[in-house]
This record gives sequence, structure tokens and C-alpha cells, in this order.
Amino acid sequence: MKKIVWLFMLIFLAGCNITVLQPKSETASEQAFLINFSFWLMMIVVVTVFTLFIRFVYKYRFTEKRKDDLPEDVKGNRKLEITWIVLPILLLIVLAVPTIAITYEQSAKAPQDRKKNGVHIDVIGKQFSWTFQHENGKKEMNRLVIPEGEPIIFHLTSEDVIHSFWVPKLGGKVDVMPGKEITYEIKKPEKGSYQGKCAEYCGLAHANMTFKTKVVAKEDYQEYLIQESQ
Ligand SMILES: [Cu+2]
Repeated sequence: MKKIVWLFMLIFLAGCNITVLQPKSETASEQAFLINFSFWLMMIVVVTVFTLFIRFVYKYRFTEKRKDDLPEDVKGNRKLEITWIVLPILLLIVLAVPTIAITYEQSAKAPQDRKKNGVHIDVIGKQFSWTFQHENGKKEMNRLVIPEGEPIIFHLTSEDVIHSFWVPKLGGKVDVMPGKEITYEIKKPEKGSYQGKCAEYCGLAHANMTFKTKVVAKEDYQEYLIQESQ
């Protein structure tokens, strides 16, 4: 009992801060929606199963009165059987439709036309840093500046091993492959500063492969582009 109390205290006092559940872009909001939606849908199943389980254990428990009872031998129940086949199928369809639609729409794609509407940024990962190159050729290391509200199209490549591009509050994770360009889009980021990181173990200093992401107003982004790199 004491252990359970400690466990609950640990969970409640840990101050869990799950950044993917604090989305700051349309892309991340869709991802958070999928997590919440499937969680609550599964909770319906969990609660139903546990309620029935507890109810049956209690209802058919051993008592002095029923000591010699032999339950009736039941063979089949069409209504019940149809119910427990059809209900899960319906639940799975409800779960599958938004999951497939969103994951298909968001998944990283083969290189795309650079004329596609949006801000295009080349992202080059290497052990153990990130380089961001903007459309006018401006380059910066470990600091990504992007304009708010625009579709941001990242062209991801790696110079050595496989990395993974991830800004938890904005979107990701997307594998960054050597010798192969992949495009990934983050829609409508909101103003703010966010932590970005490599999400694929890539060597000894993998944990240091982080970068700062700054989402700024559109005018500020234009100004940033013409500033000399510091
Ligand atoms: Cu890495």
C-alpha cells in the first residue's frame, strides 16, 4: 500500500511537461489531436472492459447460498456475438479515418518542387550540428529562424549518418538521410522560441545535437534574411 502511495505521489509531483501536447503550429496541433483522440477512444474501451469485469466478478462470486449452484449451460448468443464483433469494427474505423488522413498528409515526401508556395529551407544534419540555409543563401548553424503563419518546407539531407529532425512543439520527427533529400512541411508556426533536437541516436555527442528555433513576424524574417550572419 505504501508503495502505491509513493507511486501516485511520484506521478502527481513529477510535473509532467509533455511538449508534444503543447502544440504551436497547425502540424503539431494535428499530431496532438491524434494522440488525444486515440487516448480517449481507448479509454472508452478500457473503462467498459474494467466495469464489466468488476461487475461480473462481484455478481458471480462464491457465496454460501450459491455453494451448490451449477450455472445453466448456454450455447451461443447471436445478439451478444454481433455486438462484440460490430462495436470494435466501428471503433477501429472511427480511429482509422483521421489517423490515416493526417499521417498520410503529414508524412515526409520525396523532393518537391521548390516553387511550391511557402518558405523553403535546406536543413543539413551532420555529427553533431545542424545547418539551416535560407532561400537567399543565408546560412546559420544550430539556429533556425522562420516566419509565423507560413507553410515552411524543409529540404532535409545528412552529410554522414542518419539523424532525425524534431521540434516537439512545431512538428517532426523526420529522418534525415545521407545521400537522399526528403521534404517535410510544418504548417502555420506560431511566434515564439522552441527547442529543436536530433531524435535519432547518431554518435557519442548525439545529446548535444540541439538547435534553437525562433518563429518571428514576417517582416522580421525578411530583415533577418538580409542581416549579416553573426
Ligand atoms: Cu543525431
